Amino acid sequence: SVQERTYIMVKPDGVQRGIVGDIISRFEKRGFKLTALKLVHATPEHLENHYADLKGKPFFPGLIKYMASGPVVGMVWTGLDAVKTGRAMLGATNPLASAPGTIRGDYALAVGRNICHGSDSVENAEKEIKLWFPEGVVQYTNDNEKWIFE
Ligand code: DAT
Ligand code: MG
Repeated sequence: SVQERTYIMVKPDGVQRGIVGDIISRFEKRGFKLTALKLVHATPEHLENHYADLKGKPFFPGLIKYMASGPVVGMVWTGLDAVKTGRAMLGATNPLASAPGTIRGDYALAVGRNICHGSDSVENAEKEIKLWFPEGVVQYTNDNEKWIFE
Protein backbone atom coordinates (compact mmCIF):
# COMPACT_ATOMS: atom_id res chain seq x y z
CA SER A 1 0.00 0.00 0.00
CA VAL A 2 1.05 3.60 -0.62
CA GLN A 3 0.41 4.31 3.07
CA GLU A 4 2.50 1.39 4.35
CA ARG A 5 4.65 2.27 7.35
CA THR A 6 7.96 0.91 8.54
CA TYR A 7 10.03 1.47 11.68
CA ILE A 8 13.64 2.37 10.90
CA MET A 9 16.14 2.88 13.73
CA VAL A 10 19.74 4.08 13.59
CA LYS A 11 21.56 1.99 16.21
CA PRO A 12 24.06 3.45 18.74
CA ASP A 13 27.04 2.81 16.43
CA GLY A 14 25.31 4.66 13.58
CA VAL A 15 24.64 7.63 15.86
CA GLN A 16 28.21 7.69 17.22
CA ARG A 17 29.67 7.40 13.73
CA GLY A 18 27.57 10.27 12.37
CA ILE A 19 25.54 8.28 9.84
CA VAL A 20 22.11 9.51 11.00
CA GLY A 21 21.90 12.23 8.34
CA ASP A 22 22.84 9.90 5.51
CA ILE A 23 20.25 7.32 6.51
CA ILE A 24 17.51 9.97 6.76
CA SER A 25 18.63 11.37 3.42
CA ARG A 26 18.40 7.99 1.68
CA PHE A 27 14.79 7.49 2.79
CA GLU A 28 13.87 11.07 1.89
CA LYS A 29 15.42 10.87 -1.56
CA ARG A 30 13.82 7.50 -2.25
CA GLY A 31 10.42 9.18 -1.84
CA PHE A 32 9.28 8.05 1.59
CA LYS A 33 7.50 10.45 3.93
CA LEU A 34 9.03 11.09 7.37
CA THR A 35 6.18 10.38 9.77
CA ALA A 36 7.89 10.31 13.20
CA LEU A 37 11.41 10.91 14.52
CA LYS A 38 13.08 10.73 17.94
CA LEU A 39 16.50 10.44 19.59
CA VAL A 40 16.25 8.20 22.65
CA HIS A 41 18.59 6.32 24.99
CA ALA A 42 16.47 3.19 25.43
CA THR A 43 16.46 1.01 28.55
CA PRO A 44 17.44 -2.68 28.37
CA GLU A 45 13.81 -3.57 29.25
CA HIS A 46 12.48 -1.56 26.30
CA LEU A 47 15.01 -3.16 23.95
CA GLU A 48 14.19 -6.67 25.22
CA ASN A 49 10.61 -5.91 24.27
CA HIS A 50 11.66 -4.68 20.81
CA TYR A 51 13.77 -7.82 20.23
CA ALA A 52 11.42 -10.22 22.10
CA ASP A 53 11.45 -12.68 19.16
CA LEU A 54 15.21 -13.19 19.62
CA LYS A 55 15.15 -13.94 23.36
CA GLY A 56 17.09 -17.17 23.90
CA LYS A 57 19.56 -16.61 21.03
CA PRO A 58 23.20 -16.80 22.15
CA PHE A 59 23.84 -13.23 20.95
CA PHE A 60 20.77 -11.77 22.74
CA PRO A 61 22.55 -10.41 25.88
CA GLY A 62 25.26 -8.78 23.74
CA LEU A 63 22.64 -7.33 21.39
CA ILE A 64 20.75 -5.70 24.29
CA LYS A 65 23.97 -4.34 25.82
CA TYR A 66 25.02 -2.84 22.46
CA MET A 67 21.60 -1.34 21.77
CA ALA A 68 21.48 0.20 25.28
CA SER A 69 25.05 1.56 25.04
CA GLY A 70 23.95 4.92 23.63
CA PRO A 71 21.09 6.80 22.03
CA VAL A 72 19.30 5.51 18.94
CA VAL A 73 17.29 7.44 16.35
CA GLY A 74 13.84 5.95 15.80
CA MET A 75 11.85 6.90 12.72
CA VAL A 76 8.66 6.01 10.94
CA TRP A 77 8.70 6.22 7.14
CA THR A 78 5.55 5.92 5.03
CA GLY A 79 5.17 5.03 1.37
CA LEU A 80 4.67 2.31 -1.23
CA ASP A 81 5.90 -1.08 0.03
CA ALA A 82 7.83 0.70 2.83
CA VAL A 83 8.68 -2.47 4.79
CA LYS A 84 10.13 -4.50 1.92
CA THR A 85 11.87 -1.56 0.28
CA GLY A 86 13.24 -0.45 3.66
CA ARG A 87 14.77 -3.90 4.12
CA ALA A 88 16.25 -3.76 0.62
CA MET A 89 17.80 -0.37 1.40
CA LEU A 90 19.27 -1.81 4.62
CA GLY A 91 20.90 -4.86 3.05
CA ALA A 92 21.37 -8.26 4.67
CA THR A 93 21.54 -8.81 8.44
CA ASN A 94 25.23 -9.68 8.08
CA PRO A 95 26.94 -6.68 6.45
CA LEU A 96 29.43 -9.03 4.79
CA ALA A 97 26.50 -10.28 2.71
CA SER A 98 25.11 -6.78 2.03
CA ALA A 99 25.58 -5.40 -1.46
CA PRO A 100 27.48 -2.12 -1.84
CA GLY A 101 24.89 0.64 -2.23
CA THR A 102 22.88 -0.62 0.74
CA ILE A 103 23.17 1.06 4.14
CA ARG A 104 24.88 -1.90 5.79
CA GLY A 105 26.85 -2.66 2.63
CA ASP A 106 28.24 0.87 2.59
CA TYR A 107 28.95 1.39 6.32
CA ALA A 108 29.28 -1.87 8.24
CA LEU A 109 31.34 -5.07 8.48
CA ALA A 110 30.15 -6.94 11.59
CA VAL A 111 26.72 -8.48 12.19
CA GLY A 112 26.80 -7.23 15.80
CA ARG A 113 27.47 -3.64 14.64
CA ASN A 114 25.22 -3.28 11.62
CA ILE A 115 24.19 0.36 12.33
CA CYS A 116 20.50 0.29 11.38
CA HIS A 117 17.27 -1.59 12.09
CA GLY A 118 14.28 -2.02 9.77
CA SER A 119 10.98 -3.84 10.38
CA ASP A 120 10.72 -7.23 8.67
CA SER A 121 6.92 -7.37 8.17
CA VAL A 122 3.97 -5.00 8.13
CA GLU A 123 2.66 -6.63 11.32
CA ASN A 124 5.98 -6.17 13.15
CA ALA A 125 6.28 -2.61 11.82
CA GLU A 126 2.96 -1.67 13.41
CA LYS A 127 4.01 -3.35 16.69
CA GLU A 128 7.35 -1.51 16.70
CA ILE A 129 5.73 1.84 15.87
CA LYS A 130 3.41 1.39 18.88
CA LEU A 131 6.33 0.43 21.11
CA TRP A 132 8.60 3.35 20.13
CA PHE A 133 5.91 5.99 19.51
CA PRO A 134 3.15 5.29 22.08
CA GLU A 135 2.24 9.00 21.83
CA GLY A 136 1.43 8.48 18.13
CA VAL A 137 2.97 9.75 14.91
CA VAL A 138 2.48 13.00 12.99
CA GLN A 139 -0.33 13.28 10.43
CA TYR A 140 0.34 15.58 7.49
CA THR A 141 0.19 15.50 3.72
CA ASN A 142 3.35 15.72 1.69
CA ASP A 143 2.83 17.81 -1.42
CA ASN A 144 5.49 15.82 -3.27
CA GLU A 145 3.32 12.72 -3.40
CA LYS A 146 1.89 13.48 -6.84
CA TRP A 147 5.43 13.38 -8.22
CA ILE A 148 6.26 10.05 -6.55
CA PHE A 149 3.09 7.98 -6.95
CA GLU A 150 0.79 7.53 -9.97
P1 DAT B 1 17.71 -7.86 11.20
O1 DAT B 1 18.26 -6.73 12.03
O2 DAT B 1 18.37 -7.91 9.84
O3 DAT B 1 16.22 -7.87 11.15
P2 DAT B 1 17.47 -10.03 13.13
O4 DAT B 1 16.14 -9.45 13.46
O5 DAT B 1 17.54 -11.48 12.81
O6 DAT B 1 18.16 -9.23 11.92
O7 DAT B 1 18.48 -9.77 14.34
C1 DAT B 1 18.44 -8.54 15.01
C2 DAT B 1 19.85 -8.06 15.24
O8 DAT B 1 20.54 -9.00 16.07
C3 DAT B 1 20.71 -7.96 13.97
O9 DAT B 1 20.51 -6.74 13.30
C4 DAT B 1 22.08 -8.07 14.53
C5 DAT B 1 21.91 -9.05 15.69
N1 DAT B 1 22.24 -10.41 15.24
C6 DAT B 1 21.49 -11.22 14.45
N2 DAT B 1 22.10 -12.39 14.23
C7 DAT B 1 23.27 -12.32 14.90
C8 DAT B 1 24.37 -13.21 15.08
N3 DAT B 1 24.38 -14.41 14.51
N4 DAT B 1 25.41 -12.77 15.83
C9 DAT B 1 25.40 -11.56 16.41
N5 DAT B 1 24.40 -10.68 16.29
C10 DAT B 1 23.35 -11.05 15.55
MG1 MG C 1 14.81 -8.13 12.64
